[in-house]
Amino acid sequence: MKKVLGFLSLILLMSVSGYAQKAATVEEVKFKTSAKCGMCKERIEHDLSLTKGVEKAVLNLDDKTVSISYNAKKTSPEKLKVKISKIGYDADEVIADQKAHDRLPDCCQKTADAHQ
Ligand SMILES: [Cu+2]
Repeated sequence: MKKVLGFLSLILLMSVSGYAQKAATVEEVKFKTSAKCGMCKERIEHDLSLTKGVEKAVLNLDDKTVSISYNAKKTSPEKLKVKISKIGYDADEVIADQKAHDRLPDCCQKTADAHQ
């Protein structure tokens, strides 16, 4: 019985330290974007999810902010803002890459009226 308890606590200890390690490198940032609609949301979330170091990206269409969980060892907020710009959207002070923006459907461009 003692042996089993020792084994169990070892597993517990390992999973706790594994979790602590993960928590230490995963950080979260929020950027204000120029997203317009559900298509923008899908495009940004999809492209970010394929981006190196990104764990999770969720765009809130109410306030147009994107929340990104990322691995701080693999990427940085600066790189993520440049990535969003290359998708065609503003990210805080980083303005959308003009070519990428112009490739977006008309309804997703910054001049478009807000719609759902
Ligand atoms: Cu759109």
